[in-house]
Amino acid sequence: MVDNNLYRLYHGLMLPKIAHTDESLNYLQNFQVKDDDTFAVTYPKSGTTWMQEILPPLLNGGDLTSVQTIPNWDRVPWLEETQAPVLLDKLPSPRAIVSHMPCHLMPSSFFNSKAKVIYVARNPKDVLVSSFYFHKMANFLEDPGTFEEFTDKFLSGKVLFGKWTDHVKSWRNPELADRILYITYEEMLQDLREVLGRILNFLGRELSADALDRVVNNSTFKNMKTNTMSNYSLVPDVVLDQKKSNFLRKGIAGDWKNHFSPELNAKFTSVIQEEMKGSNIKFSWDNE
Ligand code: PPS
Repeated sequence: MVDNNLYRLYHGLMLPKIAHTDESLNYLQNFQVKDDDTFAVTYPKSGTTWMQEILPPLLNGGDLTSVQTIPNWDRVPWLEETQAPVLLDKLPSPRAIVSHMPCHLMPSSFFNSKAKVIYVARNPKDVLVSSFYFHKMANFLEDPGTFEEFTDKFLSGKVLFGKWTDHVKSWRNPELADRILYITYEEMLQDLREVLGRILNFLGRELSADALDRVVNNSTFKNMKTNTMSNYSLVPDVVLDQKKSNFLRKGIAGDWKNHFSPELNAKFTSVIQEEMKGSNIKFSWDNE
């Protein structure tokens, strides 16, 4: 049962009412994408905030001013959230925009544009753990229940933005061809500089080695944790209670191993494998 006080259904997807209104979803559908827009698309808890830190300096020649002075949600706004109509029309181009939308729910102008997309995927087991703690601290979401209960909701898609597998598969749309770059949260953790090089190349941009070093250094977990423009400390406790769990919580790969029993792991792996069958999508964590 979906809690109608907290969530709304949009094309079958559960969205938090606090962040999405009729007006914002209408705005999303009619949004005019520009050819030089860059979208960072993620399933929730897969590296959105990290991309909001990284994209502005990559697009503006390495200037970190916006990252140090503008909250992440205003700096790289969400396409589908309440503030989108206020923020996006006045955002100077080239615009960086984040979205949790599956591909088929993007505005029609997106498909007729040359806008580029960076799709960030994360091991769904770690996505689940991150989301579990997020539900404990976000007062606009239902209590996740036990970890096992929350896992069942996750696997059946009764969570924000639906099933992880549907999201990942939707973005393997061959129509997008070279307009989309696929990266993973785990690759960013392993070698951020290398991934940023790939993103620059994809966007047709360059940065000096020094500037790139500064972007890498600015977007480490440790530095983002102390950046009030990126660590969500500007959001009042009644909305996000960081005494319960930090938004920038652990920032690691493999925390799932501290949460999954062998039985839960077997069940989770088999459901995900079954749903990814025939998709030809391979991830580094597939055999973990
Ligand atoms: S949201 O709510 O969808 O916008 O959340 P999102 O930003 O996508 O995901 C939050 C998780 O990303 C981690 N994060 C980072 N990890 C490593 N390095 C950096 N710089 C970084 N920035 C954000 C954040 O800590 C959340 O993961 P967990 O596992 O909960 O720590």
